[in-house]
Amino acid sequence: MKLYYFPGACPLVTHIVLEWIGKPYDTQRLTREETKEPAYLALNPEGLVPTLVDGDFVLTQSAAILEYLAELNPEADLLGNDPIGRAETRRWLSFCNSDIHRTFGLVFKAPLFTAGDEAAARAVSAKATEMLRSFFAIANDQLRGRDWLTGKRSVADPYLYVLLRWAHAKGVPVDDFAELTRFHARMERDPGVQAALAAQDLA
Ligand SMILES: N[C@@H](CCC(=O)N[C@@H](CS)C(=O)NCC(=O)O)C(=O)O
Repeated sequence: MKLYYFPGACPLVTHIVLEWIGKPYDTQRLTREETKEPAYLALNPEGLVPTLVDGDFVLTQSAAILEYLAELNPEADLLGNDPIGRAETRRWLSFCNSDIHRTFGLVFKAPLFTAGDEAAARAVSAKATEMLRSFFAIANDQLRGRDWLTGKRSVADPYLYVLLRWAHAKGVPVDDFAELTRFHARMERDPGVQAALAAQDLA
């Protein structure tokens, strides 16, 4: 089992889940440039991370990878153990992977969408930041009275943690969200999170 990643990007979610599962795994660190080279494109035609290789099986897309790992390792109890539990995990995983992650793309890459118009790029980034705050407000509400998004630990939680790291890095204000602050601090104390951060030289 090998995870392809570059530090701090979304594969950090899978890296934390692999630590939580606690079985041996390998990682391959890449540069962004290496993700566009033919050898890697043969694994992941989008030239994005993560990619998970398990024997002959090559899997891309964070949500699919996270569910695959959770299903392979039911004893880790990271997906939910009945239809409603699994639906709740998928609901919050989609919220993180589709809604929040994609919107960060507009903050990270605003100039790509505005044909060199810097003022327009700032406007795109500002609108995306406003949208991100509304998403984070929903996650904050969800965590009121809960330690985990679904009420129990799942593959959605490290996703929210990584998105909060991005918010801090990109100046998306989240410090006024008390539940998110509490969640982030608790995740930072988690041994699996600490191990994944150390492995990616982010500790
Ligand atoms: N839908 C994909 C998105 C993957 C993705 O956006 N990966 C980013 C890092 S978080 C990436 O590889 N970016 C490199 C680039 O844009 O060149 C997934 O969920 O795995």
